[in-house]
Amino acid sequence: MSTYQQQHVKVVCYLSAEFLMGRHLENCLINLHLHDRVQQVLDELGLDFEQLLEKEEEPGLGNGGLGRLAACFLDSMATLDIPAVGYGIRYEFGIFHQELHNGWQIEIPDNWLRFGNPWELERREQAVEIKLGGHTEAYHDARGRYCVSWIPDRVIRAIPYDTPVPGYDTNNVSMLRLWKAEGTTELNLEAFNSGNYDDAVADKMSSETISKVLYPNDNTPQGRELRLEQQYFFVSASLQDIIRRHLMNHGHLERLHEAIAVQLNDTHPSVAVPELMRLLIDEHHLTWDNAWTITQRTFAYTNHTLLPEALERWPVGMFQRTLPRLMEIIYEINWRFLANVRAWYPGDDTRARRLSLIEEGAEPQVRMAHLACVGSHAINGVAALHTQLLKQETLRDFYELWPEKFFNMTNGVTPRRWLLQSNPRLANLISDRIGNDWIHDLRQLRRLEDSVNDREFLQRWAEVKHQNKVDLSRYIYQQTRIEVDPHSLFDVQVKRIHEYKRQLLAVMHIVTLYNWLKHNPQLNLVPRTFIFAGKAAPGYYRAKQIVKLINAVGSIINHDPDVQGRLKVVFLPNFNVSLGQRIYPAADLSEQISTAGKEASGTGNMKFTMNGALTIGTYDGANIEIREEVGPENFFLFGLRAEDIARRQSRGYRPVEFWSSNAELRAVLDRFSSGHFTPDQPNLFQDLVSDLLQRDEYMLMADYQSYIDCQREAAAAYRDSDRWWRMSLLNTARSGKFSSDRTIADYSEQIWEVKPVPVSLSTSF
Ligand code: 26W
Repeated sequence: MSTYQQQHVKVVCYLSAEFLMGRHLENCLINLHLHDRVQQVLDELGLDFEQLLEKEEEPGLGNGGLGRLAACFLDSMATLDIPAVGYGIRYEFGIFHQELHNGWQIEIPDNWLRFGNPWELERREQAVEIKLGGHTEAYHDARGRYCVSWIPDRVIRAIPYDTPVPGYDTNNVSMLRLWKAEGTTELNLEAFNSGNYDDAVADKMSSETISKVLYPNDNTPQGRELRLEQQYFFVSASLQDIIRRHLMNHGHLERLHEAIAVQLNDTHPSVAVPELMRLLIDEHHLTWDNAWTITQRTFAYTNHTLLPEALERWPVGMFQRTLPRLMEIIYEINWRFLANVRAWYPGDDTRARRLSLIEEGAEPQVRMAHLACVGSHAINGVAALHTQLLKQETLRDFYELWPEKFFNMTNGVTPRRWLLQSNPRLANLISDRIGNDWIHDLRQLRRLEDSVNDREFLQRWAEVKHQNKVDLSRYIYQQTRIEVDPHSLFDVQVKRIHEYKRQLLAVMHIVTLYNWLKHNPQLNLVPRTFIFAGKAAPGYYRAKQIVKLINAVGSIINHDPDVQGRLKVVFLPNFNVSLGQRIYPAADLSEQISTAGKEASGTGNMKFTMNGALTIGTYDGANIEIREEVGPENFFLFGLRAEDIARRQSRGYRPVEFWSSNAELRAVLDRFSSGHFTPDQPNLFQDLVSDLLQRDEYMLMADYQSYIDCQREAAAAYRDSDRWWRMSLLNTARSGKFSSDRTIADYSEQIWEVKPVPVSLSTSF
């Protein structure tokens, strides 16, 4: 920090409601080059390093892709010497722990702070206050200026907790600053004095609920007031913190945007736009025009989803009640914005209505994505197709207004955690061959291509994968008592459970193979172990039903004598960062089978590729770019494309036609609806089947045959093991683009306009 303050450098502030950091200890040791020494010392003491690492509670302060991306970005910014602070919420309860009872998901609260958290530093002296509720009053100040003051009915204290995130091979760290909510005693005094103790305590308690728990939804918003309060709470605290630091250094706010870049990780922090306006105007007395210029130049917005139901909207009534001053500012922003729209498109009222920050209707809503677009100088998608679809569909009107604001920033993942740390065998083999520059310049992996015809090297490559599969098999047995064969093809789908991700399509393939074996037990099939893991949002019944289905199918197939152990289905409970670190290195085949046009990017897909798994996937998200990099001959592509899907849906899609014309597909659905997998509850999956036949929103029926055919090709490739290991090597060798270092370099250059600032130890102490 002192280096940054002395040099007046530009700092990136990454605002995110989620940071899915994973365990810290091993990652810190690796990034600080202390790993081997610590391991040696522990060995000498007769202590088990592995066991020690397992003791650490995983901070699961995120749901999935968006939260993990934020964590990879902190690692890359630290490693690239980009000055950065991640701002978020110190949830007392992170993402729930998942258990399986009789195949059903059960949620257990994640009390991760139970034994304390040694990685954080509380900074009480830097607490800030947050207003909520109440009303506003307008007045003219002594100089005759129009002013507004917000008289809240609650004031909450935000306490910062800092966790340093070390970079690899650098003295730099990123700072993760998470806010905890506390009641302010000041307001409670009145209640105490009038003897109203219960009310006073209730106030304090309700203040503290703001940072109590992470909402466990992924891609479906819960329009709860508490969620809006959480968003405002961490955004206001972060902006106040940013302004305080800036004033300390510069004394005024006129050129704030030259000193900081604020990235909005989806719309969850987009109340930052009116909040910065409020702080600049009401608290620091800038003019509207000045404040607006600074605001727009400060913010940039990343969109992470195309699902229409995932776009956040808040009822105007709720917004007004919770954040009355911000609602006024939003109306003012909207009024000025729409005046411009009408000037640019005279007479085009429907366009103005489409662009408005407020959606009209019985219950008017604030459109948070529109607020983020209007208040930012840059808007980006997270993979090439996603950005293209944003421009053509979701944000089309904004693209027509401001094409220069749009960027593509294809996601990436950190090779430190996802290769070096999680797959030490492969990392060592790679470094033996090409040295270790790849750790901070992942494109160096290309040099492995020289070894693609080296039989001895390929054999070592295959042996590493096999050992990783042996390790995972042992873990699977410990967790589930299922015995799997490490020689079988490990076919893996791990991610949140969601209809658009189509875990159900993978199950349909499994049941197809099962039916083949039942029909012909002598069939010569490539033995496969299907591994699933992922959490379902607690209120998402269909997703929970799919978890149950996977387990039910496993419970029958794993014990059927006709199968003779050639197919195994495993559902590993409680998918999180640590479990991911065990799974990716052991995967042969990566399932990336979302309906085309629905998965914004995917980042798990990149982790698999880096670790030498081949992908079976649709033409969706970053799959497209992975295929482009590794070469179409090293990627199993299937299914309809986004254009085909849109076309078919507009012409009226009739999934039942696929049922009529495809006997194998019929046989699969019969297995579900007949109760074959749940004899004691034979009707359990009937609604699921009728949905497939009548609606099939995600087009599983249309993609079924193409998927089955493609899986057949994947099996044939696996049988030809020389070919398979060459393909595997080429996947790793060509995965360099998917380092988050590349992503961060792109953001730094094109959006943030920040440069690396090397930190020397002598100046920081
Ligand atoms: C408000 C409810 C809600 C919660 C989370 C809506 C949307 C979200 C996230 C935006 C969902 C998410 O994590 N999206 C994922 O972001 C990843 C990182 O960019 C992408 O790789 C995934 O494709 C995308 O689903």
